[in-house]
Amino acid sequence: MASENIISKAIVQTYSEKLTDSLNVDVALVGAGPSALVASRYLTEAGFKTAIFESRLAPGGGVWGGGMCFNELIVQDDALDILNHFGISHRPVKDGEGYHTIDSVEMASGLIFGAVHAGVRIFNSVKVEDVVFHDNRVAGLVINWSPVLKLGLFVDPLTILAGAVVDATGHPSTVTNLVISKAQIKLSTPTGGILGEHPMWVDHGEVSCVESTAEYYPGLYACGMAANNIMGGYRMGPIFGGMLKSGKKVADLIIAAGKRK
Ligand code: 48H
Repeated sequence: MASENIISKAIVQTYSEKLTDSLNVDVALVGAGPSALVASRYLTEAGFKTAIFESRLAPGGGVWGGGMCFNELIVQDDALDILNHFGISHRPVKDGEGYHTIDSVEMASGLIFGAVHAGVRIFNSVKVEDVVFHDNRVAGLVINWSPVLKLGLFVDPLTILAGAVVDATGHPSTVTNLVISKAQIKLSTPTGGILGEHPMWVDHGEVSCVESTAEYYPGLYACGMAANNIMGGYRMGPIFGGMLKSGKKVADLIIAAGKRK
């Protein structure tokens, strides 16, 4: 067989096997930002079949850019065990009251590698455009190629079934928004809707982001900035301990609930 055929056949076959095996997963996460990357690794290590669907070509979400493209991030003492689990290096800030700097490129690449190496499937350039809704629960995702949607092509999607769906889409909490509008459901929030992100208050936002990490409707969890947006938390800028801890928390919640497909 010509090399051209061997290469193309190997890629098409391997990708097809990977996607076919991911049509039914225990946990489907939307967005490959820091919270989802952490969550997915802990879930996979606990034996849950886990896949992430990311609309961009590069996973990593808002990590790469550090603060205003200065490619350094801050993490606090109480999230160092998560960084250490991924083998990501950190340096204490001198007189920095428990803050540490991390090279954002090492953080993004380390989280991505750690997740994939543990067995998480990441499908990049795949956008979640809807959810599967069965018997008053979120039961999966509706996916399509990002370029197809960007070009506005009229192409029907495919579906992923899941025991639990995690909205890890960051600030807009896209999945939760679309479930509210299309399934006309009420969330387990004080208003039944999305409360909306508040302005910057670092210490408050770091705590509320983790506290807000929860199951908001049967089958639908949220973590990271999506959870913060749902519960009206303050934003916190380029400090990422809350994102890491939120990812760990959503994994712990799903593991404790035994959500499997
Ligand atoms: C597939 C999608 C879709 C879709 C969006 O924003 P993220 O980095 O997510 P978090 O919450 O883990 O981390 C937030 C952090 O990066 C941040 O923004 C902080 C700390 N901000 C503080 C502040 O004050 O500003 O990543 C979300 C990912 C992105 O990669 C999107 O491309 C992806 O979700 N995504 N993927 N289908 N419909 N919508």
